[in-house]
Amino acid sequence: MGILGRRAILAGTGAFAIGRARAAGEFRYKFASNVPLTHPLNVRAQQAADRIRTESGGALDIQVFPNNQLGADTDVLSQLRSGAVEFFTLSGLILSTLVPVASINGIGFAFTDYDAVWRAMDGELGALIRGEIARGNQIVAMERIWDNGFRHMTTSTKPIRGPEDLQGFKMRVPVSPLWTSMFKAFGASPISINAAEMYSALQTRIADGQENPLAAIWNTKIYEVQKYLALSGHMWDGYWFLANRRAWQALPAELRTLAARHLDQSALDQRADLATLNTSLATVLQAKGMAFNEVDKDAFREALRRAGFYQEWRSKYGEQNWAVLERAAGGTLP
Ligand code: X2X
Repeated sequence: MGILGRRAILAGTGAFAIGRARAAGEFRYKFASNVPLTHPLNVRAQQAADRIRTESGGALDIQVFPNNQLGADTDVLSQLRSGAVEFFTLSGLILSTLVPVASINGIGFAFTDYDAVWRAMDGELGALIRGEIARGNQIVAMERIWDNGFRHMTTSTKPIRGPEDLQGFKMRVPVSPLWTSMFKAFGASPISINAAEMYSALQTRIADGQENPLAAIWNTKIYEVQKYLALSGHMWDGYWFLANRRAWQALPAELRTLAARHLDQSALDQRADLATLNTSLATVLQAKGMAFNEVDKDAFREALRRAGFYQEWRSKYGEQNWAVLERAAGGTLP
């Protein structure tokens, strides 16, 4: 019996119709990420992969490669574009080396809380970025962005309370023009290093500090090589769930729909996981020996303003995109 006949008979038998009409393992796709298997990003990606495999009768089999196993972020981005890797979660700020507007949500102090973040990223701002990602870059982004978090600064040598403590300070930042620009504007000496080499860079004192959300600081064991944590919340950063366009379009429509549904559901579940971790991890990290302090956020924002940071990026993104950010953030930026 031909495929059409079999599929016609199976029509109406529900989810399993997809799988039975197709050979198990017809599509074996790789998913790469830069955090350990324990991070909710991978826990929820694995859960989506399991659901997709089961409900497709094994037709779409997504294998999870955590912890930079397939390479550092900037390498895996190339692999994603060429199709050597089919799925990849990447910070919009790093993706901005390819899609400039993708860093816009990382503008310093643009968002005050998660309500504003999700309203923006599930709304007009997220749609703007996804549209640009899809425009001629061999990649597409799923609808829901996954949480990385509000980023806080950690250091090994001294606490950071205001911009004066950052002058000339060797800060590891991810590979992205926005990060470099922002930490220069604070007065620091930023060093671009992929997440894959972050731990060893801090251990060997190539850098004396770094900045990451609590969940990443916990999962990558940064607390082992850093002492102080300044609750700066200086920007919000998220992971776009990206697919190689050719691989994505090679999936039959019903498999694509199934995959998108479970990946987007896992994004929402992962956001909820991090919301819980955000409240519990402060205690956990302090028990590991980290000393927490609050910062003067206004002083940091003022340092960015004085350095011309907002002006510079406003002109880089253009007035129209900047207006979308301002609307999304619910106010005017400096
Ligand atoms: O590289 C980092 O610092 C990380 C893990 O937060 C990102 O993916 C941007």
